[in-house]
Amino acid sequence: MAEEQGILYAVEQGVATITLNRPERRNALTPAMLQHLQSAVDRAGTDRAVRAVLIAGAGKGFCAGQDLSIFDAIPKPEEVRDIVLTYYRPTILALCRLPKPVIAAIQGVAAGAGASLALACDLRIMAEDASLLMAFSNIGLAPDAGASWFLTRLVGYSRAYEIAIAGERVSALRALELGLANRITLADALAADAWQWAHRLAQRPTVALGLTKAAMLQATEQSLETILALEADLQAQASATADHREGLLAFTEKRAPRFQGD
Ligand code: LHQ
Repeated sequence: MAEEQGILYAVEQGVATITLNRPERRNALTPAMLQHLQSAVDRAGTDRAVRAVLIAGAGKGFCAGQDLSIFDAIPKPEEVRDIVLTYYRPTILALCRLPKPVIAAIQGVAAGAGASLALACDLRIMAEDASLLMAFSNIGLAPDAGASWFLTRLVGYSRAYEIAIAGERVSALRALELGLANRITLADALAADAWQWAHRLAQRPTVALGLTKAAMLQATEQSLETILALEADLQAQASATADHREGLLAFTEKRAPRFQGD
């Protein structure tokens, strides 16, 4: 397992696990961590052996958002803008552009930009005692790192606004009801369940899963006409894969497909 400035990276059986590893600070994010997180996401994207990605937090929490202790006292507005644009923006975009499914495994709290990070993942599994906290408004800030984009798309404007301005924890159960979490599980089972889920996805037809992500992320942005054309292009790409051929063969031979990821 490789460690770079608070980020662990390991690949096992097609699953890349990226762990935020500053447990003593609830995995609060520093610029260096964000750079290494982005590198890890890019590495998972280019490594053909990786077919699903899991993002987890070490210790008692998923991520407490921006490390507030790096600022002297009150950060300068231009410093805040620079951090958001230089470190958060490329990391969030890298996650969305990664053509493989990304699961966030959430224990404890995902707060502030840590909640943004969790929401930028394609799928979320939460421990039953975990929560999401749009902590921004509690310190007089507005959402960043994509939180306003993801939250409004997942739950609609009015609920998103309610959650953002209340600054209260959204429990795992409520997150599941709202569609912010895909699954919840027992705290002790989180790591194993999240990994098993990622491992199952890593055995699926990877190219098709990546194309599905690209289509669905754009579907909320574009007209039906545009998406119908995009789907035709993506389908042409999917149909050229060995996994498509294997899927067709398995169907005619009445057996389970053995997808190789290309
Ligand atoms: C922390 C942090 C933290 C440093 C816990 N920083 N040390 C903002 C500004 C600029 C640019 C970019 O974008 C942003 C966006 C944002 O992310 S704003 C939101 C920032 N995050 C927060 O406001 C959350 C602050 N943290 C908390 O509310 C709690 O710590 C949570 C709910 C996350 C966890 O609570 P507990 O499990 O009770 O842990 P704790 O509070 O005891 O924290 C453990 C240690 O971690 C503690 O240090 P200590 O020396 O006392 O043991 C905390 O000070 C430290 N820590 N979050 N963001």
